[in-house]
Amino acid sequence: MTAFNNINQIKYEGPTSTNPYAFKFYNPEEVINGKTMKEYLRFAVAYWHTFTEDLSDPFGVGTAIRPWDQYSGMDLAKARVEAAFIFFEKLGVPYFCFHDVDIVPEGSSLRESNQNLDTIVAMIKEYMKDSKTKLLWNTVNNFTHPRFVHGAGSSSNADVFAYAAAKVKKGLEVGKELGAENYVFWGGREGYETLLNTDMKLELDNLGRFFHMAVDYAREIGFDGQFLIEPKPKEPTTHQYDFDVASGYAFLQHYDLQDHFKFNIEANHATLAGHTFEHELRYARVIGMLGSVDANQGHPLLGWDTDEFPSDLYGTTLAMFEIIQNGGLGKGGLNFDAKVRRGSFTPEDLFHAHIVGMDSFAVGLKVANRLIEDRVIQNVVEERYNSYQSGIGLDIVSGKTDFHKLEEYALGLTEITHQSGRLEQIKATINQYFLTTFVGK
Ligand code: XLS
Ligand code: CA
Ligand code: CA
Repeated sequence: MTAFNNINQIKYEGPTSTNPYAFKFYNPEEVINGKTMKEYLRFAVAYWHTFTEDLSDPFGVGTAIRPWDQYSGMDLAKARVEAAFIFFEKLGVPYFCFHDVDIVPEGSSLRESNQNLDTIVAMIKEYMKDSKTKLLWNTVNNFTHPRFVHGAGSSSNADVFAYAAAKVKKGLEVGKELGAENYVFWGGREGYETLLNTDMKLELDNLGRFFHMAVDYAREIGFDGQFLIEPKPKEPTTHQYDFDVASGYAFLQHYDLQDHFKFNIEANHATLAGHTFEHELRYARVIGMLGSVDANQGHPLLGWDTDEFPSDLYGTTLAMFEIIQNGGLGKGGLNFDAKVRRGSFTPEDLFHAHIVGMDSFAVGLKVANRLIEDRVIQNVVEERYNSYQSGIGLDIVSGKTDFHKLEEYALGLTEITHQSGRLEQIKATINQYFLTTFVGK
């Protein structure tokens, strides 16, 4: 099969290039803060959106035109693998991610599905030998098939709990076989629609058991990828158990799982939860649980998971501000869990989409790095909290006070003075950094 043969290797040509098939800001070998952009950003292509997605929506059938359209069944699965590795090579992307059902059709039994997986995983392994692209993470889809109508690890049906466990078992084996650096758990239908028919305690306890068994099995087979939980507040269920980082962390602690997991944070899930992307990244960072990122964006006017490719430079900059201060993402990366719009149906659009995503994060990396180097935000924050550097503030943070001493101090206060939060000034400075980073200082 000849896929994408009208497209050459995508290269960095710089900010003034007019070539739509070139990076304007993502320069893989450019060193930022001691690391190359490629090492910092660890981009991944999401197999489901780029190779499996047909761009259908609840109101219309798929519109995507793809080089593998003439195939079906296992031939389709094979054609997709072939095309995927051509795509990775042309884009120069270091990682990819997939669900089991993205790479193979489900068989008529679990056994047959596993056989399909064995065939395609062996093929992917062969392709990976000659490719620079590695597996950032894999996962299993325990939400699309009707058997998961009431959930998977939180299903009301014990047979489904077993089935879901068997799929994750296979997923871990696949991850080990392909050298996955992480394994993701997104609880697609691990939540509920109504409490009127739900045993919440049993469901949560079962999820806790499910994760412990996954941890045990990974240890048993020597799979050393990082386990990641991906929070999402709703969609498809009304109430998801892993609503956001804070509730996910409460769950992990309650079931004594916190040492085995980190979080995979998706921008669009953060906004669905009523948070900003940077809020979720910051929360995970400060509790030492920032593992990986699903790099996309929602639409400000739509209340669902639109999974757009990231293009908002302010957003990518504030995200990179967190990631740099986290010391990077370790084993994690920036996975484009993003799909082209339904109107962008040509194979070329897949390249344009990844180019805008990669360039947007490259801009974010450069601007955020300058903001950090010049201590723009840190100075503001330090000054704002300087009352904790001495006197009563220092006593509070060093644990030398109690309510008696604080009351005595408060009774002696005649006036409380504040300093301005300076938000408008900060935003003006950030804008200045955007322009001076690229237009010249
Ligand atoms: C869906 C999720 C999903 C996970 C992997 O909203 O983002 O794609 O990333 O199962
Ligand atoms: Ca995701
Ligand atoms: Ca999503």
